[in-house]
Amino acid sequence: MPKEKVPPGQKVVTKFPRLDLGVVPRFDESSWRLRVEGLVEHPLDLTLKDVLALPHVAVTADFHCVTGWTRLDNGWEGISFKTIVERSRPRPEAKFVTVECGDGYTTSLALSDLMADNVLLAFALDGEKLTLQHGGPLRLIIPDKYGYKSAKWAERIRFTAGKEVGYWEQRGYSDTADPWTEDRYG
Ligand SMILES: Nc1nc2c(c(=O)[nH]1)N[C@H]1C(S)=C(S)[C@@H](COP(=O)(O)O)O[C@H]1N2
Ligand SMILES: [Mo]
Repeated sequence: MPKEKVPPGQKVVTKFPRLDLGVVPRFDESSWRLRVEGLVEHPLDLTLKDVLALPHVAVTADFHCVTGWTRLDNGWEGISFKTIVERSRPRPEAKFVTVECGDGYTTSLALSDLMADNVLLAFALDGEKLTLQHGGPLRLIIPDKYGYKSAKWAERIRFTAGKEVGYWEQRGYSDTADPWTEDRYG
């Protein structure tokens, strides 16, 4: 039997709804940077060109928003999170990662969860450059968690020893966010 694709309590949509705080940050390629910092041996300060020069991966994955919609088989292209780890070399004390976004949103993940093969910083979806509305130029995609962990407009990736509780997690959503167990609320 193939693995069930739609988690309990979710409905499949075909369009990709947009869900955020209502602010799309301005994008100016000349000032945009991806910064990788905190408990790392080698902090990174990357232009978009630098990011695009890293090895690319393609990941086809389903996206589950905690409000109940699921979009199946999204074709993401981007940089594997493992590549960021290889290049920045987190120290042994680094156990968590906070992602800070251009709209002020944050989320935090266990480093061990980010090391899965299907976790990436995506710059393209279904063969097209990722739109600003969906988090372009670069967003995190972590398919095994509810969508609020897939931070749009990622600008800072900070490795930490302790967990820094993210925007929706501070407001009652689960920090573990597993769609398969309907782990919606913290
Ligand atoms: N920066 C940022 N990332 C964010 C959000 C947000 O408000 N700001 N919303 C999250 C939520 S709740 C969901 S479901 C997805 C939605 O992504 P989409 O707008 O591309 O569908 O983005 C997540 N990432
Ligand atoms: Mo969401």
